[in-house]
Amino acid sequence: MGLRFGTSNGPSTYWGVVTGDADGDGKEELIFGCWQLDIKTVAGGVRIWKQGPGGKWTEMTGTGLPVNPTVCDVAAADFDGDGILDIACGVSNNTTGNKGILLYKGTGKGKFTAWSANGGLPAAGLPRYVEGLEAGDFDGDGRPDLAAAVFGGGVIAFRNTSTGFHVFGKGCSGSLARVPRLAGGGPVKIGLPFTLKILDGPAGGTCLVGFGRSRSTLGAGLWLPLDLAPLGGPGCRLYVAPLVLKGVPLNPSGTGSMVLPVPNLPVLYRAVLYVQGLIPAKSANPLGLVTTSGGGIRVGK
Ligand SMILES: [Ca+2]
Ligand SMILES: [Ca+2]
Ligand SMILES: [Ca+2]
Repeated sequence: MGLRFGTSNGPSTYWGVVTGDADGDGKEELIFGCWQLDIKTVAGGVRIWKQGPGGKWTEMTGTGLPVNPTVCDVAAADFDGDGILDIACGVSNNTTGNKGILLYKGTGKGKFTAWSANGGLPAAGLPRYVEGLEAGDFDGDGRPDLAAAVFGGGVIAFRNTSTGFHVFGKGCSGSLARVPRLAGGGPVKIGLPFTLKILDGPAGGTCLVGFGRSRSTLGAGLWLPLDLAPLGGPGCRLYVAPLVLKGVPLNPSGTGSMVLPVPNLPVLYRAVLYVQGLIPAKSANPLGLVTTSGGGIRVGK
């Protein structure tokens, strides 16, 4: 691949490489941490390298990610479910001695900004280096959580408790030009109506919006997501076990919406509902159905 670090730009140490599409162009970049050996010669921080035409790798600059101090590991995932990759990094400040985890929100096209209140993660005060950082959905709610291995300090798991609407998985279009998708309008809060949108569907169609409580099992020994290829829908998956189906008409632009009232009941705080759009489309594939990605709605206050 022609990529090699640490030979022409000084005695550098790079740690914790992960991949992710940082700029949203559909191709994954290399994202890694850098040891701050000497701020005058080799700064630390999070580096992103991108492969361009002819396989040439270049560093993305002006990302908004920290350029120092030392970053021992990085994790990349869409933590807030807005469809844009976010980045967490374990930092060790050689000057102040502070060690912690910093969270950066992706704002699109390879730009990142420090997360409000650091997303509740400890920006400093950890006993030693965060030598391992990994994102994974440990509780199966569709939102990536975070685990940190701390040198001499054990492994700490942080649960992602962000509220609102997020998408997971992928929709399918069959032979149609566009993949239908779900979007949320505004926050999800107790006592406020929430608008669920269906976008990029077939013009004038009807979207059957399925709501359910599970994204892991259909029951009867069937696990989700369920691959619909054997039924004639290659690339299509069922992500939600629907308990209720509601038809939403799509306009000539293939857009539709429905308003979900969120009752004014405190007990609903952090309640989760899963949703997926199923759109009958005779000519799209032998199944005659295209699907959106899955969606998760977690109620905030
Ligand atoms: Ca990319
Ligand atoms: Ca995001
Ligand atoms: Ca989770």
